[in-house]
Amino acid sequence: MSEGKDNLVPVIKVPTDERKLNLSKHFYNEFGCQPEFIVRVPGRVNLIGEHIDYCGYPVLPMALEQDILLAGSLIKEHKLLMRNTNSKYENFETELKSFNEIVITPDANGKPYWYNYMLCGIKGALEHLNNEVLYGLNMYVDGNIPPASGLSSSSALVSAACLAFLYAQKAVLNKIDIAGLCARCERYIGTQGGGMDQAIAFLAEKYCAQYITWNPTKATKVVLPEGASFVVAHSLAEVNKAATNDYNRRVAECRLAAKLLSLSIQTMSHTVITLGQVQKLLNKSLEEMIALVKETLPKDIYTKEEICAILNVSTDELDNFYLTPNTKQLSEFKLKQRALHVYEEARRVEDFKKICEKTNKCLNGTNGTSSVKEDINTLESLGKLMSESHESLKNLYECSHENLDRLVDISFQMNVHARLTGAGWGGCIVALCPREKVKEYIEALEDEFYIKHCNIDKSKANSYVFATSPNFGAESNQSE
Ligand code: ADP
Ligand code: NG1
Ligand code: MG
Repeated sequence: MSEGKDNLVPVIKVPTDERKLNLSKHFYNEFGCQPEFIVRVPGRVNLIGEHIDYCGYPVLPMALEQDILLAGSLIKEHKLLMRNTNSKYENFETELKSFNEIVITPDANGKPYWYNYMLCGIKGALEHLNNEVLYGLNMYVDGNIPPASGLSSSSALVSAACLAFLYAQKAVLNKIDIAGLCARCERYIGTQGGGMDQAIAFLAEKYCAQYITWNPTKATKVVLPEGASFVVAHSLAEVNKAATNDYNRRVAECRLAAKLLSLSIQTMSHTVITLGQVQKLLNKSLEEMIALVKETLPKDIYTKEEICAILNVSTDELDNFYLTPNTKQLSEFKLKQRALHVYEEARRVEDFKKICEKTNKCLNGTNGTSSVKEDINTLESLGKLMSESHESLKNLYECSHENLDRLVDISFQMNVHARLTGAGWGGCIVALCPREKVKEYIEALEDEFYIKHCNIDKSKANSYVFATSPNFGAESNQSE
């Protein structure tokens, strides 16, 4: 493979900041040597385009400042030693086995152990390397992405482990390939994710969001309007996405909706098809797809038997080809609602990107000056798309949470548009706030939500909400 240097995850010899120094200290105390390298993978906030990556549609995330740092050193024994600066994540050690001997098993409640995410990254890397291994690894992790909160802490952890392991085995991959590999790795945890989190983790650039398209994966910079600030606020509800079947249920419903919509097209009988592929095959616009869903999938609920009858397949075939181990037991599916969300959300992503590009063009054409009125209109148009996205996620996709809805409502009372970000069922909102209003908005959220509604102490309220701007993607920092 010919690699442009820009396409590789950069290895930068930089002196370390305080967090890295602290991590190195932990590392030294535990392993008796300095780390040989540190990898850094950021979390992300998705501005718009929720639950559509696995349907083949573009999304619009940006990387956060918060990240996972993983310090590592190579060892001759084929072993993996994993440590975490947060004592709630227990030590873990295992022999470095071959790819298919790494079995990823959750705890008795079905919740993954933290190190399972690391094992996912290493399992996928081993598969990629055909089990050709040079070294084992000592690894120490330090993370500050709020976990289980829709900011993609899981993918940062999986990707950091995969990147560290590849680095230890002297394997070189470009950013697009490693993002794809890490997306496949994370599926070993049990969720059928679409690839957004890993793509932005590697392809992010400072100062701009990215419009990410699939097959092949490509990131196009989107410059956000000057006057816009994006604020992230936690709903105080954490949810581990691999511990329930909510996520995979939505993936399965989209697959089944796509299969039913594709009945008029000649497809191989058991090929899994996405809602995006159906649109392409039918050569229709998103508006036409929305009309087709209403016409073809009129019912609110489809039973498994009904779907089998329409597709002319047995229950076993449906289970094996379209469902996942944790969705096989489901007996009812919502197809119309999920497909409508996907096509409408895909349209919102296009509109959002167009508005940003138009604003940018205007700015370039007028030497960077835009009228205040123009700015307010732009922010209002973008904000409206975000509000519509939240409504759709709440009502059609049913992945919101009462605390998320409350945060969105409080924002709206302040004329700030907000939406849940990430998979949902808890986690965070992202709000588009005019820059000059950020302080006032954050204070209002602290008072109305954290202090009054959740009884959080005033001194702690501000730790759950922060303004953010687009950050860099993953890096490997080699120790001097
Ligand atoms: P998210 O929306 O943050 O990606 P997930 O449910 O997908 O949420 O993954 C959250 C899980 O990732 C946590 O329950 C934990 O096991 C793991 N995790 C996140 N951050 C860390 C960390 N700093 N150290 C160890 N494990 C972490
Ligand atoms: P989080 O919020 O990290 O659980 C998940 C998926 C994404 C995407 C979003 C919803 C993974 C690793 N991530 O994100 O691919 O589908 O939900 O837009 O599965
Ligand atoms: Mg996750």
